[in-house]
Amino acid sequence: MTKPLKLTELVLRDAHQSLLATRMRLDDMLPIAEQLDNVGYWSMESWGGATFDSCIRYLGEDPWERIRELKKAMPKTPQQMLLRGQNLLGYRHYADDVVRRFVERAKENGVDVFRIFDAMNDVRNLETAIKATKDVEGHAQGTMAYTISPVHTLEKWLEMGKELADLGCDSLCIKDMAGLLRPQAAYDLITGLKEATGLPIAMQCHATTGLSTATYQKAIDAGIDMLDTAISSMSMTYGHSATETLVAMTENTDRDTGLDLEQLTEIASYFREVRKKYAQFEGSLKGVDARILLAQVPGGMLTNMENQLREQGAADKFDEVLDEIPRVREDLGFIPLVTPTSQIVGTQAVMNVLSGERYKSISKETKGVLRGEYGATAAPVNKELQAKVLDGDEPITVRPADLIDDEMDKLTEELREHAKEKSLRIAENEVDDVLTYALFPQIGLKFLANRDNPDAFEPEPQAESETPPEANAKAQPATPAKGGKATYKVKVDGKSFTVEVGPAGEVSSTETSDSEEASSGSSSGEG
Ligand code: PYR
Repeated sequence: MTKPLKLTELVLRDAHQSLLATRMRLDDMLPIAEQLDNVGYWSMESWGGATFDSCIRYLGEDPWERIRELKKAMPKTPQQMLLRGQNLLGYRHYADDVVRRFVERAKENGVDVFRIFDAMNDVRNLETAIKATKDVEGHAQGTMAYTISPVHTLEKWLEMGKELADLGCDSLCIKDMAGLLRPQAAYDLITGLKEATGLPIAMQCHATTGLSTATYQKAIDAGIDMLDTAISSMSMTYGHSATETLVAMTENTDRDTGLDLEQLTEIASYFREVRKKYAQFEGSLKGVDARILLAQVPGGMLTNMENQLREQGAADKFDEVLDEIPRVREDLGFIPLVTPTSQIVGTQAVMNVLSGERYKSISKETKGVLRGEYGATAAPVNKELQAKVLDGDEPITVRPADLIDDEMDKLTEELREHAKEKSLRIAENEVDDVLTYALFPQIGLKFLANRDNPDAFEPEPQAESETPPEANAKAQPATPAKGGKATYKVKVDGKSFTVEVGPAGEVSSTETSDSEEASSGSSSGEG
Protein backbone atom coordinates (compact mmCIF):
# COMPACT_ATOMS: atom_id res chain seq x y z
CA MET A 1 0.00 0.00 0.00
CA THR A 2 1.44 3.38 -0.92
CA LYS A 3 1.11 6.43 1.25
CA PRO A 4 2.57 9.49 -0.48
CA LEU A 5 4.54 11.74 1.85
CA LYS A 6 3.01 15.21 1.92
CA LEU A 7 5.19 18.30 1.98
CA THR A 8 4.74 21.78 3.38
CA GLU A 9 6.90 24.30 1.52
CA LEU A 10 8.55 26.89 3.76
CA VAL A 11 10.21 29.24 1.30
CA LEU A 12 7.67 32.03 1.78
CA ARG A 13 7.86 32.07 5.60
CA ASP A 14 10.24 30.13 7.79
CA ALA A 15 12.99 29.68 5.19
CA HIS A 16 13.51 33.42 4.77
CA GLN A 17 12.78 34.07 8.45
CA SER A 18 15.65 31.73 9.27
CA LEU A 19 18.05 32.61 6.46
CA LEU A 20 17.31 36.22 5.52
CA ALA A 21 16.06 37.81 8.72
CA THR A 22 12.44 37.64 7.50
CA ARG A 23 13.05 40.21 4.81
CA MET A 24 11.62 38.62 1.68
CA ARG A 25 9.07 40.92 0.08
CA LEU A 26 5.76 40.11 -1.55
CA ASP A 27 7.13 41.45 -4.83
CA ASP A 28 9.66 38.62 -4.82
CA MET A 29 7.01 36.02 -4.05
CA LEU A 30 4.25 36.81 -6.51
CA PRO A 31 6.19 36.19 -9.77
CA ILE A 32 6.76 32.54 -8.77
CA ALA A 33 3.42 31.94 -7.04
CA GLU A 34 1.72 30.24 -9.96
CA GLN A 35 4.58 27.77 -10.33
CA LEU A 36 4.53 27.08 -6.61
CA ASP A 37 0.80 26.55 -6.79
CA ASN A 38 1.27 23.91 -9.48
CA VAL A 39 3.73 21.76 -7.49
CA GLY A 40 1.17 19.86 -5.44
CA TYR A 41 2.34 20.73 -1.93
CA TRP A 42 0.13 19.72 0.97
CA SER A 43 0.42 23.32 2.14
CA MET A 44 2.41 26.49 1.62
CA GLU A 45 3.63 28.19 4.78
CA SER A 46 3.28 31.81 3.80
CA TRP A 47 2.26 33.83 6.84
CA GLY A 48 2.73 34.25 10.56
CA GLY A 49 5.80 33.77 12.76
CA ALA A 50 7.88 36.91 12.47
CA THR A 51 6.62 37.95 9.02
CA PHE A 52 3.83 40.16 10.38
CA ASP A 53 6.28 42.10 12.52
CA SER A 54 8.80 42.34 9.70
CA CYS A 55 6.18 43.60 7.24
CA ILE A 56 5.11 46.53 9.41
CA ARG A 57 8.48 47.27 10.98
CA TYR A 58 10.90 47.04 8.06
CA LEU A 59 9.15 46.51 4.76
CA GLY A 60 6.21 48.89 4.90
CA GLU A 61 3.95 46.10 3.63
CA ASP A 62 0.50 45.46 4.98
CA PRO A 63 0.64 41.85 6.22
CA TRP A 64 -3.10 41.43 5.64
CA GLU A 65 -2.68 42.50 2.06
CA ARG A 66 0.21 40.02 1.74
CA ILE A 67 -1.88 36.99 2.69
CA ARG A 68 -4.76 38.12 0.48
CA GLU A 69 -2.44 38.45 -2.51
CA LEU A 70 -0.74 35.12 -1.85
CA LYS A 71 -4.04 33.33 -1.49
CA LYS A 72 -5.28 34.85 -4.74
CA ALA A 73 -2.10 33.84 -6.53
CA MET A 74 -2.12 30.25 -5.20
CA PRO A 75 -5.77 29.19 -5.19
CA LYS A 76 -5.01 25.47 -5.30
CA THR A 77 -2.62 25.26 -2.37
CA PRO A 78 -3.74 25.56 1.26
CA GLN A 79 -2.01 28.55 2.85
CA GLN A 80 -0.49 27.90 6.26
CA MET A 81 0.54 30.19 9.10
CA LEU A 82 2.53 29.84 12.31
CA LEU A 83 0.60 31.23 15.27
CA ARG A 84 2.17 31.69 18.71
CA GLY A 85 -0.96 30.66 20.61
CA GLN A 86 -2.17 33.33 23.00
CA ASN A 87 0.83 35.48 21.91
CA LEU A 88 -0.59 35.54 18.36
CA LEU A 89 2.22 37.11 16.33
CA GLY A 90 3.53 39.31 19.13
CA TYR A 91 5.47 38.77 22.32
CA ARG A 92 2.88 38.92 25.10
CA HIS A 93 -0.45 37.29 25.83
CA TYR A 94 -3.50 39.00 24.33
CA ALA A 95 -7.10 38.87 25.50
CA ASP A 96 -9.28 36.04 24.22
CA ASP A 97 -11.43 38.35 22.11
CA VAL A 98 -8.31 39.57 20.27
CA VAL A 99 -7.21 35.98 19.66
CA ARG A 100 -10.63 34.99 18.33
CA ARG A 101 -10.91 38.00 16.06
CA PHE A 102 -7.37 37.55 14.80
CA VAL A 103 -7.96 33.93 13.82
CA GLU A 104 -11.27 34.86 12.17
CA ARG A 105 -9.65 37.60 10.10
CA ALA A 106 -6.64 35.44 9.21
CA LYS A 107 -9.00 32.79 7.88
CA GLU A 108 -11.11 35.35 6.02
CA ASN A 109 -8.01 36.88 4.45
CA GLY A 110 -6.66 33.54 3.23
CA VAL A 111 -5.12 31.28 5.89
CA ASP A 112 -6.30 27.67 5.74
CA VAL A 113 -3.96 25.81 8.08
CA PHE A 114 -3.15 27.21 11.52
CA ARG A 115 -0.04 25.74 13.11
CA ILE A 116 -0.44 26.79 16.73
CA PHE A 117 2.27 26.53 19.39
CA ASP A 118 3.05 27.92 22.80
CA ALA A 119 6.61 28.66 23.87
CA MET A 120 5.93 27.07 27.28
CA ASN A 121 4.06 24.07 25.82
CA ASP A 122 1.26 25.02 28.19
CA VAL A 123 -1.75 23.64 26.36
CA ARG A 124 -4.05 26.12 28.13
CA ASN A 125 -2.34 28.85 26.07
CA LEU A 126 -3.42 27.09 22.88
CA GLU A 127 -7.05 26.50 23.75
CA THR A 128 -8.58 29.74 22.54
CA ALA A 129 -6.69 29.78 19.24
CA ILE A 130 -7.49 26.14 18.51
CA LYS A 131 -11.16 26.63 19.30
CA ALA A 132 -11.29 29.82 17.23
CA THR A 133 -9.73 27.96 14.30
CA LYS A 134 -12.32 25.22 14.54
CA ASP A 135 -15.10 27.81 14.77
CA VAL A 136 -14.10 29.27 11.41
CA GLU A 137 -13.56 25.81 9.90
CA GLY A 138 -9.81 26.18 9.60
CA HIS A 139 -7.36 23.31 9.98
CA ALA A 140 -6.01 23.42 13.54
CA GLN A 141 -2.56 21.90 13.86
CA GLY A 142 -1.67 21.57 17.55
CA THR A 143 2.05 21.91 17.96
CA MET A 144 4.69 20.77 20.43
CA ALA A 145 7.82 22.87 20.75
CA TYR A 146 10.38 20.07 20.99
CA THR A 147 13.09 20.29 23.59
CA ILE A 148 15.24 17.94 25.62
CA SER A 149 15.46 17.80 29.41
CA PRO A 150 15.18 15.25 32.22
CA VAL A 151 11.43 15.93 32.45
CA HIS A 152 10.71 15.75 28.72
CA THR A 153 10.05 12.03 28.54
CA LEU A 154 8.23 10.24 25.75
CA GLU A 155 5.28 9.84 28.12
CA LYS A 156 5.14 13.60 28.67
CA TRP A 157 5.06 14.30 24.93
CA LEU A 158 2.36 11.71 24.40
CA GLU A 159 0.31 13.26 27.15
CA MET A 160 0.61 16.64 25.46
CA GLY A 161 -0.36 15.07 22.13
CA LYS A 162 -3.48 13.61 23.71
CA GLU A 163 -4.43 16.93 25.30
CA LEU A 164 -4.12 18.64 21.90
CA ALA A 165 -6.19 15.91 20.28
CA ASP A 166 -8.85 16.36 22.97
CA LEU A 167 -9.08 20.05 22.03
CA GLY A 168 -10.20 18.98 18.57
CA CYS A 169 -6.98 19.49 16.58
CA ASP A 170 -7.05 18.20 13.03
CA SER A 171 -3.38 17.25 13.09
CA LEU A 172 -0.34 17.52 15.34
CA CYS A 173 3.07 18.98 14.65
CA ILE A 174 6.45 18.30 16.20
CA LYS A 175 8.35 21.55 15.94
CA ASP A 176 12.10 21.08 16.38
CA MET A 177 13.33 24.67 16.20
CA ALA A 178 16.86 23.94 17.38
CA GLY A 179 17.39 20.76 15.33
CA LEU A 180 17.79 18.60 18.43
CA LEU A 181 15.51 15.74 17.54
CA ARG A 182 17.50 12.53 17.04
CA PRO A 183 16.28 10.07 14.40
CA GLN A 184 15.34 7.27 16.81
CA ALA A 185 13.62 9.67 19.22
CA ALA A 186 11.56 10.97 16.29
CA TYR A 187 10.63 7.44 15.31
CA ASP A 188 9.44 6.63 18.84
CA LEU A 189 7.59 9.92 19.22
CA ILE A 190 5.74 9.66 15.90
CA THR A 191 4.84 6.01 16.45
CA GLY A 192 3.59 6.84 19.94
CA LEU A 193 1.60 9.89 18.85
CA LYS A 194 -0.05 8.01 16.02
CA GLU A 195 -1.04 5.24 18.37
CA ALA A 196 -2.23 7.59 21.10
CA THR A 197 -4.19 10.04 18.96
CA GLY A 198 -4.76 8.57 15.51
CA LEU A 199 -4.20 12.07 14.09
CA PRO A 200 -2.07 12.97 11.07
CA ILE A 201 1.38 14.06 12.22
CA ALA A 202 3.52 16.84 10.73
CA MET A 203 7.08 17.68 11.65
CA GLN A 204 9.56 20.47 11.15
CA CYS A 205 13.26 20.10 11.96
CA HIS A 206 15.79 22.86 11.52
CA ALA A 207 18.98 21.78 9.77
CA THR A 208 21.40 23.70 11.98
CA THR A 209 22.83 20.67 13.78
CA GLY A 210 22.96 18.54 10.65
CA LEU A 211 20.45 16.01 12.00
CA SER A 212 17.35 17.04 10.08
CA THR A 213 17.55 14.87 6.98
CA ALA A 214 18.40 11.72 8.94
CA THR A 215 15.60 12.46 11.36
CA TYR A 216 13.23 12.97 8.42
CA GLN A 217 14.12 9.51 7.07
CA LYS A 218 13.25 7.85 10.38
CA ALA A 219 10.06 9.92 10.53
CA ILE A 220 9.12 8.60 7.09
CA ASP A 221 9.82 5.06 8.30
CA ALA A 222 7.52 5.72 11.27
CA GLY A 223 4.73 6.73 8.89
CA ILE A 224 4.81 10.52 9.35
CA ASP A 225 2.15 12.20 7.23
CA MET A 226 3.60 15.65 6.50
CA LEU A 227 7.12 17.08 6.55
CA ASP A 228 8.31 20.67 6.21
CA THR A 229 10.93 21.41 3.58
CA ALA A 230 12.32 24.45 1.78
CA ILE A 231 13.22 24.69 -1.87
CA SER A 232 16.93 23.82 -2.20
CA SER A 233 18.26 27.30 -2.91
CA MET A 234 16.65 28.46 0.34
CA SER A 235 17.47 25.43 2.49
CA MET A 236 19.84 24.10 5.19
CA THR A 237 22.08 25.89 7.76
CA TYR A 238 19.64 27.90 9.91
CA GLY A 239 16.81 26.63 7.72
CA HIS A 240 15.52 23.20 6.80
CA SER A 241 16.16 20.13 4.64
CA ALA A 242 15.57 20.75 0.95
CA THR A 243 12.33 19.90 -0.80
CA GLU A 244 14.16 18.24 -3.68
CA THR A 245 16.17 16.08 -1.26
CA LEU A 246 13.01 14.66 0.25
CA VAL A 247 11.48 14.14 -3.17
CA ALA A 248 14.57 12.18 -4.21
CA MET A 249 14.75 10.24 -0.93
CA THR A 250 11.25 8.86 -1.33
CA GLU A 251 11.32 8.35 -5.11
CA ASN A 252 10.10 4.91 -6.15
CA THR A 253 9.23 3.95 -2.58
CA ASP A 254 5.80 3.57 -1.03
CA ARG A 255 6.21 7.11 0.33
CA ASP A 256 6.94 8.71 -3.06
CA THR A 257 5.82 12.36 -2.90
CA GLY A 258 4.83 12.36 -6.55
CA LEU A 259 6.37 15.83 -6.93
CA ASP A 260 8.33 16.69 -10.04
CA LEU A 261 12.03 17.42 -9.57
CA GLU A 262 12.30 19.40 -12.80
CA GLN A 263 9.49 21.69 -11.78
CA LEU A 264 11.17 22.19 -8.41
CA THR A 265 14.52 22.90 -10.05
CA GLU A 266 13.01 25.84 -11.92
CA ILE A 267 11.61 27.22 -8.70
CA ALA A 268 14.99 26.78 -7.02
CA SER A 269 16.64 28.77 -9.83
CA TYR A 270 14.20 31.61 -9.26
CA PHE A 271 14.93 31.80 -5.53
CA ARG A 272 18.70 31.45 -6.10
CA GLU A 273 18.58 34.82 -7.86
CA VAL A 274 16.18 36.39 -5.37
CA ARG A 275 18.39 35.36 -2.46
CA LYS A 276 21.32 37.36 -3.84
CA LYS A 277 19.39 40.58 -3.29
CA TYR A 278 19.12 39.88 0.40
CA ALA A 279 22.79 39.03 0.97
CA GLN A 280 23.15 41.66 3.65
CA PHE A 281 20.74 39.75 5.87
CA GLU A 282 22.50 36.38 5.64
CA GLY A 283 23.92 34.81 8.80
CA SER A 284 27.49 33.56 8.92
CA LEU A 285 26.94 29.83 9.39
CA LYS A 286 28.43 27.80 6.55
CA GLY A 287 27.71 24.21 7.53
CA VAL A 288 26.66 22.73 10.84
CA ASP A 289 26.80 24.24 14.31
CA ALA A 290 27.40 21.22 16.52
CA ARG A 291 27.62 23.33 19.67
CA ILE A 292 23.84 23.38 19.65
CA LEU A 293 23.79 19.65 20.40
CA LEU A 294 25.20 20.45 23.83
CA ALA A 295 23.89 23.95 24.49
CA GLN A 296 20.40 22.95 23.20
CA VAL A 297 19.64 26.42 21.95
CA PRO A 298 18.31 27.42 18.54
CA GLY A 299 21.16 28.14 16.16
CA GLY A 300 20.19 31.71 15.39
CA MET A 301 20.19 32.54 19.06
CA LEU A 302 23.82 31.39 19.39
CA THR A 303 25.06 33.27 16.38
CA ASN A 304 23.30 36.45 17.36
CA MET A 305 24.70 36.29 20.82
CA GLU A 306 28.20 35.58 19.57
CA ASN A 307 28.04 38.54 17.18
CA GLN A 308 26.63 40.84 19.78
CA LEU A 309 29.18 39.96 22.42
CA ARG A 310 31.94 40.46 19.84
CA GLU A 311 30.56 43.83 18.85
CA GLN A 312 30.45 44.84 22.50
CA GLY A 313 34.05 43.84 23.06
CA ALA A 314 32.96 40.94 25.26
CA ALA A 315 33.68 38.06 22.88
CA ASP A 316 35.70 36.35 25.58
CA LYS A 317 32.48 35.85 27.56
CA PHE A 318 30.84 33.73 24.89
CA ASP A 319 31.74 30.32 26.32
CA GLU A 320 30.56 31.40 29.75
CA VAL A 321 27.25 32.55 28.30
CA LEU A 322 26.97 29.26 26.46
CA ASP A 323 27.36 27.38 29.76
CA GLU A 324 24.97 29.73 31.50
CA ILE A 325 22.03 29.28 29.11
CA PRO A 326 21.18 25.69 30.17
CA ARG A 327 21.47 26.73 33.83
CA VAL A 328 19.03 29.58 33.43
CA ARG A 329 16.75 27.31 31.47
CA GLU A 330 16.79 24.80 34.31
CA ASP A 331 16.05 27.56 36.86
CA LEU A 332 13.06 28.50 34.73
CA GLY A 333 11.64 24.98 34.73
CA PHE A 334 13.25 23.61 31.55
CA ILE A 335 11.18 25.78 29.24
CA PRO A 336 11.69 25.23 25.51
CA LEU A 337 13.72 27.93 23.77
CA VAL A 338 11.62 29.53 21.08
CA THR A 339 10.11 33.00 20.61
CA PRO A 340 9.78 34.58 23.15
CA THR A 341 11.39 32.24 25.73
CA SER A 342 14.68 32.09 23.80
CA GLN A 343 14.97 35.86 24.27
CA ILE A 344 14.14 35.64 27.94
CA VAL A 345 16.66 32.91 28.74
CA GLY A 346 19.37 34.31 26.46
CA THR A 347 19.17 37.80 27.88
CA GLN A 348 19.21 36.57 31.46
CA ALA A 349 22.23 34.38 30.74
CA VAL A 350 24.12 37.36 29.32
CA MET A 351 23.17 39.48 32.32
CA ASN A 352 24.30 36.76 34.72
CA VAL A 353 27.68 36.47 33.05
CA LEU A 354 28.39 40.15 32.51
CA SER A 355 27.56 41.01 36.11
CA GLY A 356 29.79 38.27 37.41
CA GLU A 357 26.98 37.18 39.74
CA ARG A 358 23.97 35.09 38.87
CA TYR A 359 20.63 36.93 39.15
CA LYS A 360 22.15 40.08 40.56
CA SER A 361 19.81 41.73 38.11
CA ILE A 362 16.68 39.92 36.90
CA SER A 363 14.92 40.99 33.72
CA LYS A 364 11.23 41.86 33.69
CA GLU A 365 10.53 38.82 31.51
CA THR A 366 12.48 36.38 33.71
CA LYS A 367 10.43 37.66 36.63
CA GLY A 368 7.32 37.10 34.54
CA VAL A 369 8.19 33.43 33.97
CA LEU A 370 8.91 32.97 37.69
CA ARG A 371 5.57 34.57 38.55
CA GLY A 372 3.69 32.29 36.16
CA GLU A 373 2.73 35.10 33.78
CA TYR A 374 3.52 33.00 30.72
CA GLY A 375 1.89 29.81 31.98
CA ALA A 376 3.06 26.61 33.59
CA THR A 377 6.62 25.37 33.19
CA ALA A 378 7.53 21.78 32.39
CA ALA A 379 9.36 21.34 35.71
CA PRO A 380 9.21 23.41 38.90
CA VAL A 381 11.19 26.65 38.72
CA ASN A 382 14.04 27.43 41.13
CA LYS A 383 12.11 27.99 44.36
CA GLU A 384 14.62 30.33 45.95
CA LEU A 385 14.72 32.53 42.89
CA GLN A 386 10.96 32.50 42.63
CA ALA A 387 10.56 33.50 46.29
CA LYS A 388 12.92 36.43 45.71
CA VAL A 389 10.84 37.63 42.77
CA LEU A 390 7.44 37.04 44.33
CA ASP A 391 8.41 38.84 47.49
CA GLY A 392 5.54 37.31 49.43
CA ASP A 393 3.00 37.30 46.57
CA GLU A 394 1.41 34.15 45.17
CA PRO A 395 2.44 32.90 41.72
CA ILE A 396 -0.16 32.81 38.94
CA THR A 397 -1.45 29.31 38.45
CA VAL A 398 -4.53 29.97 36.31
CA ARG A 399 -4.36 30.29 32.52
CA PRO A 400 -2.68 33.70 32.20
CA ALA A 401 -5.23 35.03 29.69
CA ASP A 402 -7.98 34.50 32.28
CA LEU A 403 -6.54 37.59 33.92
CA ILE A 404 -6.81 39.75 30.80
CA ASP A 405 -10.09 41.55 30.09
CA ASP A 406 -11.48 41.64 26.57
CA GLU A 407 -9.89 44.55 24.73
CA MET A 408 -11.14 44.73 21.13
CA ASP A 409 -13.68 47.50 21.81
CA LYS A 410 -11.18 49.59 23.69
CA LEU A 411 -8.54 49.11 20.98
CA THR A 412 -11.01 50.02 18.25
CA GLU A 413 -11.90 53.26 20.04
CA GLU A 414 -8.23 54.04 20.58
CA LEU A 415 -7.38 53.50 16.94
CA ARG A 416 -10.29 55.72 15.85
CA GLU A 417 -8.94 58.47 18.08
CA HIS A 418 -5.45 58.09 16.62
CA ALA A 419 -6.90 58.04 13.11
CA LYS A 420 -8.69 61.34 13.72
CA GLU A 421 -5.69 63.01 15.30
CA LYS A 422 -3.16 61.84 12.74
CA SER A 423 -5.41 61.57 9.65
CA LEU A 424 -4.56 57.90 9.23
CA ARG A 425 -5.84 56.03 6.22
CA ILE A 426 -7.68 53.08 7.75
CA ALA A 427 -8.20 49.89 5.74
CA GLU A 428 -11.55 48.99 4.25
CA ASN A 429 -11.79 46.33 6.89
CA GLU A 430 -11.07 48.43 9.92
CA VAL A 431 -10.72 45.37 12.13
CA ASP A 432 -7.52 44.33 10.33
CA ASP A 433 -5.90 47.63 11.27
CA VAL A 434 -7.24 47.32 14.81
CA LEU A 435 -5.54 43.94 15.07
CA THR A 436 -2.28 45.31 13.70
CA TYR A 437 -2.49 48.02 16.34
CA ALA A 438 -3.49 45.50 19.03
CA LEU A 439 -0.40 43.38 18.42
CA PHE A 440 2.06 46.22 17.96
CA PRO A 441 0.71 49.47 19.44
CA GLN A 442 3.76 51.57 18.59
CA ILE A 443 5.21 49.91 15.51
CA GLY A 444 1.70 49.24 14.22
CA LEU A 445 0.66 52.86 14.54
CA LYS A 446 3.86 54.00 12.88
CA PHE A 447 3.13 51.62 10.03
CA LEU A 448 -0.44 52.86 9.66
CA ALA A 449 0.75 56.46 9.61
CA ASN A 450 3.27 55.66 6.86
CA ARG A 451 1.54 53.03 4.82
CA ASP A 452 1.70 55.25 1.72
CA ASN A 453 5.23 56.41 2.40
CA PRO A 454 7.85 53.79 1.46
CA ASP A 455 10.63 56.16 2.53
CA ALA A 456 9.71 55.50 6.15
CA PHE A 457 10.89 51.88 5.82
CA GLU A 458 13.95 49.96 4.72
CA PRO A 459 14.86 50.59 1.11
CA GLU A 460 14.10 47.75 -1.26
CA PRO A 461 17.19 45.60 -1.70
CA GLN A 462 18.74 45.89 -5.13
CA ALA A 463 19.68 43.00 -7.38
CA GLU A 464 23.36 43.86 -7.35
CA SER A 465 23.58 44.20 -3.55
CA GLU A 466 25.74 41.20 -2.77
CA THR A 467 27.69 42.76 0.03
CA PRO A 468 28.98 40.04 2.34
CA PRO A 469 27.34 40.24 5.77
CA GLU A 470 30.67 40.95 7.48
CA ALA A 471 31.02 44.17 5.52
CA ASN A 472 27.70 45.39 6.86
CA ALA A 473 28.22 44.55 10.50
CA LYS A 474 28.88 47.70 12.44
CA ALA A 475 31.09 47.05 15.39
CA GLN A 476 29.83 48.83 18.49
CA PRO A 477 32.46 48.36 21.13
CA ALA A 478 31.50 48.74 24.74
CA THR A 479 31.46 52.41 25.56
CA PRO A 480 34.66 53.46 27.29
CA ALA A 481 34.48 53.02 31.02
CA LYS A 482 33.04 56.16 32.60
CA GLY A 483 33.80 56.35 36.27
CA GLY A 484 34.86 52.74 35.99
CA LYS A 485 31.52 51.74 34.40
CA ALA A 486 31.25 49.93 31.09
CA THR A 487 28.02 49.98 29.12
CA TYR A 488 27.14 47.05 26.91
CA LYS A 489 24.34 47.02 24.43
CA VAL A 490 23.22 43.43 24.35
CA LYS A 491 20.89 42.21 21.68
CA VAL A 492 19.37 38.79 22.03
CA ASP A 493 17.21 37.65 19.15
CA GLY A 494 16.71 41.24 18.14
CA LYS A 495 15.76 42.50 21.58
CA SER A 496 17.97 45.26 22.97
CA PHE A 497 19.21 45.61 26.51
CA THR A 498 21.61 48.10 27.99
CA VAL A 499 23.74 46.47 30.64
CA GLU A 500 26.01 48.61 32.79
CA VAL A 501 28.78 46.90 34.68
CA GLY A 502 30.53 48.85 37.39
CA PRO A 503 34.13 48.49 38.53
CA ALA A 504 33.19 46.05 41.27
CA GLY A 505 31.05 44.01 38.90
CA GLU A 506 27.78 45.62 39.99
CA VAL A 507 25.30 45.50 37.19
CA SER A 508 22.18 47.24 36.14
CA SER A 509 20.26 46.41 33.04
CA THR A 510 17.42 48.08 31.23
CA GLU A 511 15.54 46.88 28.27
CA THR A 512 16.20 49.49 25.62
CA SER A 513 12.65 49.28 24.42
CA ASP A 514 9.45 47.59 25.44
CA SER A 515 8.66 44.06 24.47
CA GLU A 516 6.92 45.25 21.32
CA GLU A 517 10.28 46.46 20.10
CA ALA A 518 11.59 42.90 20.17
CA SER A 519 12.07 42.35 16.52
CA SER A 520 12.54 39.59 14.08
CA GLY A 521 15.43 41.43 12.61
CA SER A 522 18.04 38.76 12.73
CA SER A 523 18.45 35.31 11.33
CA SER A 524 16.61 33.48 14.02
CA GLY A 525 16.87 29.93 12.85
CA GLU A 526 14.25 28.99 15.39
CA GLY A 527 11.11 29.20 13.38
C1 PYR B 1 8.28 32.28 15.45
O1 PYR B 1 7.57 32.28 16.46
O2 PYR B 1 8.41 33.27 14.73
C2 PYR B 1 8.99 31.09 15.09
O3 PYR B 1 9.39 30.97 13.96
C3 PYR B 1 9.18 30.09 16.11
